[in-house]
Amino acid sequence: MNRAAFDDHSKYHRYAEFHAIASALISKCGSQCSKEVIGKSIENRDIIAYKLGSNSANPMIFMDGGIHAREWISPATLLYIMDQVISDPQYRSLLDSWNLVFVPLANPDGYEYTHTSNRMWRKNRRPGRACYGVDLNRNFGFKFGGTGSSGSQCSDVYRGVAAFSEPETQAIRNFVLRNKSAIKAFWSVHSYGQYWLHPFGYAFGVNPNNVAELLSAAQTGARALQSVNGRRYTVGHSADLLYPAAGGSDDWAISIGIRYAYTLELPDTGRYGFVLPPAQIVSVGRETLAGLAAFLRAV
Ligand code: ING
Ligand code: ZN
Repeated sequence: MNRAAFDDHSKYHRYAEFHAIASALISKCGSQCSKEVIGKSIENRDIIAYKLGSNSANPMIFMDGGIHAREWISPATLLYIMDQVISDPQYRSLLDSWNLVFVPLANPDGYEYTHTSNRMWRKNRRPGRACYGVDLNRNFGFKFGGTGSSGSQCSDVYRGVAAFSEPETQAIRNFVLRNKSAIKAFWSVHSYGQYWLHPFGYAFGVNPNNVAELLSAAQTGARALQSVNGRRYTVGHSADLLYPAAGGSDDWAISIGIRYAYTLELPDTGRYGFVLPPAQIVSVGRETLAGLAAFLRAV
């Protein structure tokens, strides 16, 4: 299948079309790229990891997108970045020194539900006695059950019955643990707010040992990002800047020894919020890719 890059990034695609485009990119990339089904969602959809770069001696960056169903700009931005890295020689050279792993639709059931039923859905689609859905970004296994998560099924930040109770978080955990020694950086890509956040998110004022290098790499990335379109990002500690939230993926990634773990909150700052017009996908994609490239050069 041959598709025009223009059409690929001018709209938000449904699950099937999204993966058709991503798979076509992997084919276009050739032997340097591959894809892997890393798990199945509650409703039995594939959770797919796309790997760009094939030199196993290189460090890996892992990026998840779409953990929260309504944050459509997150998967769209990752798809744009995959396209540019594969198609633009200037960015393709990143693969000489890195392996980039994308799980752009980490919550496929929730994503489809936002297209068919409720645009503002956040959680996965775990059926419950009273309500559906676990907040996957409260379901990871570090400080599970703490502040900013809820034990009530009907809450939008419902943590689930146990750490890693959900197949979607299990898929990420299993992939990351399997590749742990190679993974140098971990990004969880969300929206909105324009923040580049570092752990720990579970409490105010608690920092990893390497907070100085976390901050400096994020500032380097954010400066490059901002230079593209002039959109400002705020860099800092996620609980202190936003709110405390236990059970997030970046806290877990740091806790198992991944050196550079972040949550990115993509645009905008609230005008459109989660419902960012698709006409902005390319500009958000371009700036985020510039931020990624500068970040990778810095770490
Ligand atoms: N924001 C993140 C959330 O899961 C976050 C922000 C992550 C705060 C981790 C603290 C720790 O609530 C969005 N947009 O989902
Ligand atoms: Zn989110």
